[in-house]
Amino acid sequence: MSKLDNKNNNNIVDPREIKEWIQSLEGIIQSYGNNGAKEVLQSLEQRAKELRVLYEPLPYSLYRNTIAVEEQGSYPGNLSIEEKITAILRWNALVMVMRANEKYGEVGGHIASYASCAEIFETGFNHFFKGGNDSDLVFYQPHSSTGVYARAFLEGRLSENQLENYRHESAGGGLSSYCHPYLMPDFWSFPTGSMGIGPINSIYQARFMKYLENRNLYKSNKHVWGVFGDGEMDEPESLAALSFASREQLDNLTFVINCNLQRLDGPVRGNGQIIQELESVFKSAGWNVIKVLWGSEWDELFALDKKHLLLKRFAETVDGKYQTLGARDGAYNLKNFFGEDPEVLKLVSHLSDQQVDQLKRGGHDFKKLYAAYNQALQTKGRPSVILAKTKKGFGMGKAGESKMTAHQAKKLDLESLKEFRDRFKLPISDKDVENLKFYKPLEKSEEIIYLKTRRKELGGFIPHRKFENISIPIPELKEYASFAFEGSDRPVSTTMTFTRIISGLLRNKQLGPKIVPIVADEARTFGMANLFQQVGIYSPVGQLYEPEDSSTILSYKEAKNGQLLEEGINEAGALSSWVAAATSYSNHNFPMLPFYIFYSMFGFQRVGDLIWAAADQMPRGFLIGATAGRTTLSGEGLQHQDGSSQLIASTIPNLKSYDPCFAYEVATIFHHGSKRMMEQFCNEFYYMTVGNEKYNNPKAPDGIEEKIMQGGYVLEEHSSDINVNLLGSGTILREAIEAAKILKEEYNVGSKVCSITSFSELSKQAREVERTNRFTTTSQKQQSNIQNLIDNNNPIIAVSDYTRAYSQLISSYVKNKFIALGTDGFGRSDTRENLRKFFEIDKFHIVVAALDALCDEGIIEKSVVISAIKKYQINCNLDYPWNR
Ligand SMILES: Cc1ncc(C[n+]2csc(CCOP(=O)(O)OP(=O)(O)O)c2C)c(N)n1
Repeated sequence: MSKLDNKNNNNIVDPREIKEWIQSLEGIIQSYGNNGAKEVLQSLEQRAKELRVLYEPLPYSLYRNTIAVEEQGSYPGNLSIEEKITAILRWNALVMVMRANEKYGEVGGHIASYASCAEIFETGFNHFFKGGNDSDLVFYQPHSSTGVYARAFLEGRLSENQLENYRHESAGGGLSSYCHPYLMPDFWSFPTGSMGIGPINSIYQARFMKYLENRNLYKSNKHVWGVFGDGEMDEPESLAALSFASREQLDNLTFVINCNLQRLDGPVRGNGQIIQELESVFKSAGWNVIKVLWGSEWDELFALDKKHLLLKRFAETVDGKYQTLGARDGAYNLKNFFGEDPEVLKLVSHLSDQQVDQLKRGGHDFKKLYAAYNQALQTKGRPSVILAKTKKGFGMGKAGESKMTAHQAKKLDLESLKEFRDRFKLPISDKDVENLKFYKPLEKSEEIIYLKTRRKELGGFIPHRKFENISIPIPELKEYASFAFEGSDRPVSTTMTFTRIISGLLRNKQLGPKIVPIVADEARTFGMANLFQQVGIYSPVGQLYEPEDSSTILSYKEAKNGQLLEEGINEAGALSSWVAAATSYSNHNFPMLPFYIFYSMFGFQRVGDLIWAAADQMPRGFLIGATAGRTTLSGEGLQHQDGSSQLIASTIPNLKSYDPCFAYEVATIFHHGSKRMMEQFCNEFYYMTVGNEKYNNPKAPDGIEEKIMQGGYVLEEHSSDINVNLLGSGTILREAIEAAKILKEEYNVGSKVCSITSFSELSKQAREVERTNRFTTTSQKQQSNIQNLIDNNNPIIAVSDYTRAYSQLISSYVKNKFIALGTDGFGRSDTRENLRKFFEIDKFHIVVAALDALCDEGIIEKSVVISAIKKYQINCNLDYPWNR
């Protein structure tokens, strides 16, 4: 047994021995500097771990600035001017909220958030955030948008009138509450208003830039910055992709987290320390963490604190207490923080109450922030996060500084406004304070000159959403998809048609490289495994192993220039990837055509808010909901069977959604959608559901493309004396076709069978026609597409693989009796046939519904309906499908 194995020695180490160790360390620092000492300690640590003496140390560091004052470097800016500018921005941001609420009533707005992150923003604006053609991509904390508007006002980019109309948009020309590209398309690029979306989107944005670079398509010096709240870090999406970011080596990404320790209701971690918690989370995920906790005023105290007693006090203080300390004055802090340890109190005995009050947090100190931003930019091979400790409502004094209710504060009383003015030394008269006047220094003032010069040196103003429309030519339809129009006796699914189209187009020299295929671990499910070899799976490090299936022709291939984005079981990430690619036209002036194919149930329902935020960015690309419909994905059961995505999709204004049945419909939607987005630059994106049910496809009717895009066309007509309209979408159209045959052959009821490629497109157009007719002064009325499609007096039976509400989207625009059949209720595992029977959307139920509709209209006898029910063995005693 070696001596080292002897673990029974309980003797306490002689303090002199410990002292010798410390002296040796100090000796090493003297001889070799900090880096030399670090090397020695790392070796010691390694050895201690091998001997199991030392377990993994805590993944967070002491409660102090990561960058020591000696390592901070000099500050390149003009502090006094920057402080003046920041004071003006603070004032105008505050006034903007107060004026809006006084003028228009309760339109809301926030004062305390920007007050806490003004220095964080200004450090970026004056020194780091690049503008111009190689503009950085900045995700702004949304409820601090007022500060960004206030800056644009000083820059001369927004007028006083626009500031007046903050949160007053419907008449046009106002400023939106948060960062909305849709509402301010020349200004904002990234909607961050729904917490958590900004963090995950920014990570995938940075990754997409690496992807473009590694594929040798587009290289830039852009950096992605994300300024987020510490409360926002509670969102699962905020933290979801952290390890992904370091795995992908995203050194083009920096998060700055505004740690004001508060969220809306109260402290983020009243009983803990959010900064330490975040440090451990980010560190464990492989990020470079830079803490900026204490302002320069503290440096002198730290130098005096030889025994690190202050650090001990910091470590013992929970955030709830930090908040109270932040809300109170110097005297209170002396008693309740420093005074709790007489030795610590001695450290500040030379300071007055007022000086103690002025000990700032690091996130309000330009020098500390600058050093942190700078270090983040220098860090290679991994992303960085700056944890900046700030005060919520900084400068709002009794009206809001660190107050529990700070987030909701929308106004300051006159006395507080004057205090605010005095505290930030603003040259504003009492009268102007009373009148809440915006303040803008003269164009030739040092503030405006400085601010503009800084932006000029950094390339130009930001935020500024600017791009040219660059066309990606889409080949002629017959060049790549004529097979889909010819019809075939070989059963194929709509998914197969889609993948065949894509595989072909990926070979197209011009369009091929522009396509970004995205999957979330379902390529094999959708028959796309061939893409692994054909275009390769993107990985920043290529493939460091020989794949198990290397001897097969379709073997798994990762490559640095791989084209397919394989995001793993990660719909939120895949959607974020998609939006980065779909907005490449606007963010990089470099259009790409992405499609993200996913289990349709795990799309709108799972990541609906990310899609909503995508819509705000006016993306151009395809979302493909595969294995779609509640009965088409037979065996998978309740959690997998989607009966609602088409309905949710219909609520997104700039999304066109389609539920095709036949191969030529799939090809048409893909082709015309691509042309509209890539050649005609329409601000719309597409959702198409495809299924894995195989069936024969008919030849396309001539000249049908326009009608397919409008949402529906007449597929078959069987006329008789008595007639109905049968409308079907997706695979359920085929049940309608069968029902039409039965109706004609067995009941001599004729029908018009319409293939409805999109109930939502038909309804949108119909509501436009309805409104036009309402507002028109003549008696001439327009007809909608749906009215033109159907026979006007005959009942309509509309059926889809989605809930009834989907086909009912059109019901109020037609006068006919309207029967909707759909898949309301929970899905379950069974065969397609049984499921369609269960949900009462199969051909027999369509027949019975049609007969009953005719009976209601007084055209046929009820006995006919009753005998049909018997004939098709429909069990009328069962409970409704949605109750079962
Ligand atoms: C998904 C989502 N949930 C809730 C809100 C409402 N909300 C807006 S700001 C906010 C608190 C934000 O706290 P924090 O991130 O700490 O930012 P701070 O204002 O304190 O800087 C909340 C709950 C939202 N915008 N998005």
